[in-house]
Amino acid sequence: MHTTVGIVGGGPAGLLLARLLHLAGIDSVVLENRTRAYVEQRQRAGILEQTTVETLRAAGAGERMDREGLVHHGIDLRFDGRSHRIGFPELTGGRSVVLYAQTEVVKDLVALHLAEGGPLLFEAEAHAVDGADTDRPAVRYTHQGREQTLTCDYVVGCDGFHGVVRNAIPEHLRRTYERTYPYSWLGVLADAPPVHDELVYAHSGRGFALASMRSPVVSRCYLQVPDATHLDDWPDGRIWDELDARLAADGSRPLHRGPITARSVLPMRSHVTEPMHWGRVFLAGDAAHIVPPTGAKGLNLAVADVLVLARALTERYATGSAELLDAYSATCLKRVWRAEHFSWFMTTTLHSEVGQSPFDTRLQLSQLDRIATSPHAAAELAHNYVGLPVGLPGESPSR
Ligand code: RFL
Ligand code: PHB
Repeated sequence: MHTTVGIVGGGPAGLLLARLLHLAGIDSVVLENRTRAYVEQRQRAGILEQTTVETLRAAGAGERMDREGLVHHGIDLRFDGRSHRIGFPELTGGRSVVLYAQTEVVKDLVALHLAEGGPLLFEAEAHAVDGADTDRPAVRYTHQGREQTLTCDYVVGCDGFHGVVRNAIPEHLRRTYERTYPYSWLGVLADAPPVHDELVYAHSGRGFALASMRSPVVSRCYLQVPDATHLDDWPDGRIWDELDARLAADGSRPLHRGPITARSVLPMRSHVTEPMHWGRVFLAGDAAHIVPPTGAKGLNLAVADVLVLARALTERYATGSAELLDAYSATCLKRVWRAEHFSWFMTTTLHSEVGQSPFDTRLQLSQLDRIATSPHAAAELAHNYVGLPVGLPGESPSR
């Protein structure tokens, strides 16, 4: 089989790229190694930046998001027994975020693509990319038990952190930057109304907690836990008690409790692979960079990469110019490193390490107090949270 753009990975990055290319009249084939049901159920992100929302609308995938997504104009920061709201529009010139689960984004994109896009093959596992530095790169993959080859003009690795496309960049040219954190998140989904109408991020002596939601009747909550935590050690009652203890602040109320319908333990990691482009191979989304989820950036970074890449491929086929394609890695990495910094900052400011010194705790509380009391510090957080400029030609650089 031959296609113009071979896309490995049918997560948000791969599906959105295929959709944007389809709208630009560029053919693609998406290879996804899991089943459709699996990719549509995988619990992950919840917060969409405004640029992500606008991109999904422009892609024709905004209808259900606009109906069911919840617009959030701020977040609540809790620390030292106090609660402080950071309002976004007033600090960012009118910007906000939308809570709409990644599972739903993926369902919308899969349905659109199957209805009117090119081939999207589930249970198609890519093994390697050959000829990345030639003008006819090829993806070797297995589908329905048969080894096959997809030849392409370009190959894009949207295959997440454990993907294989990254290996097409020669090892001596690939640089990786990584940081792991000495704690994980226990994430739960519960049939219970959210405790608050906006997200609550809590610093406490017992560790970090986050109260998010999926709808007015479904809560999504997270607790900082030690690495290698066993789910068996966390029966429902213990989870709710711990969330209540960590989220407590003056005037706050206990969470609404309900059946917990899903739970998992997630490691925390920061990772960047550079460059994001070599020869005719490009990396987008988690295939190139991972952030700890505290800043809600991962999905939004994936969407921003894809926006830049779709624009560059469109220009390449419309005018023959590869100028934007050649600039892809540098354009994306500028924003990626800002998001890496913000995610690291949110993580290390809100979590407690085992054996953390009282000095380090005082530094965290001092920084949180600064955010709560200084419009400048609050604005810096708000601008990062609602999303920095993508880096498209003609976009205003000063947000
Ligand atoms: P994905 O979603 O991992 O998709 C990669 C796809 O590639 C497939 N694949 C292959 N297919 C074929 N052949 C191979 N060899 C393959 N290897 C892999 C995989 O099956 C998969 O379908 O990457 P993508 O598209 O780059 O999307 C990235 C986002 O999923 C991720 O960054 C976010 O979920 C991160 N994240 C959050 N991001 C936000 O922007 N806001 C949030 O609120 C937010 N919350 C979160 C999060 C991630 C979390 N976890 C689970 C780490 C909350 C959590 C708990
Ligand atoms: C979520 O709703 O899953 C969520 C929201 C904000 C985060 C992380 C996860 O920072």
